[in-house]
Amino acid sequence: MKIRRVEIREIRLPLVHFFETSFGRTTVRRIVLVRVEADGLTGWGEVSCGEEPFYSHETPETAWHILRDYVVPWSLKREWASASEIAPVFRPIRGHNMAKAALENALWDIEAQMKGAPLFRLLGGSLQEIPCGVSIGIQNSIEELLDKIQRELDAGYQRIKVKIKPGWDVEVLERIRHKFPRIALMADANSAYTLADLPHLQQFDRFFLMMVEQPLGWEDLLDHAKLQHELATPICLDESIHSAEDARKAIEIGACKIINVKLGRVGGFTSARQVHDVCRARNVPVWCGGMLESGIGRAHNIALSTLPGFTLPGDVSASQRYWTQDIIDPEVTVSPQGTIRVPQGPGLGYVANLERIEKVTVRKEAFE
Ligand code: OSB
Ligand code: MG
Repeated sequence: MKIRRVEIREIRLPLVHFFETSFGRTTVRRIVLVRVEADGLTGWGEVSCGEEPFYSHETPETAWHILRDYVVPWSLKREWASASEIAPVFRPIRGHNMAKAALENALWDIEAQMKGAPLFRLLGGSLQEIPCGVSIGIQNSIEELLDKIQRELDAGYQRIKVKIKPGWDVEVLERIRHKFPRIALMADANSAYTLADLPHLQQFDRFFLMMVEQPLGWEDLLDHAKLQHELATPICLDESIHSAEDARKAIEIGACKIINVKLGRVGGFTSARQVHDVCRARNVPVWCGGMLESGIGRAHNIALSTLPGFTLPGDVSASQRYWTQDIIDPEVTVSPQGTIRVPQGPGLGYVANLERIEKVTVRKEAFE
């Protein structure tokens, strides 16, 4: 594949409902999209970073810089026999995995189209229908949260994840378990605690959570291992896993029993598959996380979720939970059984709606 042209653009998409985590509240998403043209085909990728450097160091501004000055010029330099060749070339750029992933994943989209195959097949996936969970942010009151949980369960979602932080945890989980004693429930702290909170975190054990996600530091492995030793609830790592090597080390020292794989955080499909393989070889279940993606990133997440190690429901849910109108056709929908049917068309299997994308674009730059 010879890349002829790359376009990067920023779009603004207001969320249907604000999304609040332990590090803050988001109401409007700023998303950098990458559009790659090669061999007469067009592929799309999405930078999944937050608006501010609170989940990770990446922001739309850092992604723009890394794409414009490194990732895009380097990708224009040579021919690629396969999308899997590009990740090693980006390796000298330290970090900035979400910026790299957007370009690499767009090339995977193109390669799949070139081969007339759905992307999930090219990746080696096999699931035809993926199990879905939802991630529900911190609400203004526990009553509102309980109502939201009821609505998502009624829609069919197979597991509920709630966001927690100090002051919005034990009482919230208590009330949820009182109303929904048997649902598949988990909690995500986004690094809001430290090991000094051990006695507090041990209280979570009485709620029979499927897992607690990233309770401690965003770059920590050691204290997670210490915590897991003292906790019956399985720990799932999100923020602290950036590569297959991170996954191997985390598993080896007992820092977690489950891993949340995010395409952006680990730097694209090549790395995500390696994380998957490391976990699968050690019988550690994985699931696909979300970053409030538009339809483009969501379509990539769906393809990733078809790999055999993705045995737990992911944070991959319907477009309408996020947007009044998504930027792909058709939108992502979820069945009453809480599954997404994997599209069988070539590439992403969804079509980017360019007209709609243009309407929400605030800046754009092209490179040949
Ligand atoms: O920690 O998984 C997270 C959203 C933004 C940043 C971090 C996280 C999340 C989510 C939302 O939990 C998942 C989604 O519905 O896309
Ligand atoms: Mg998380």
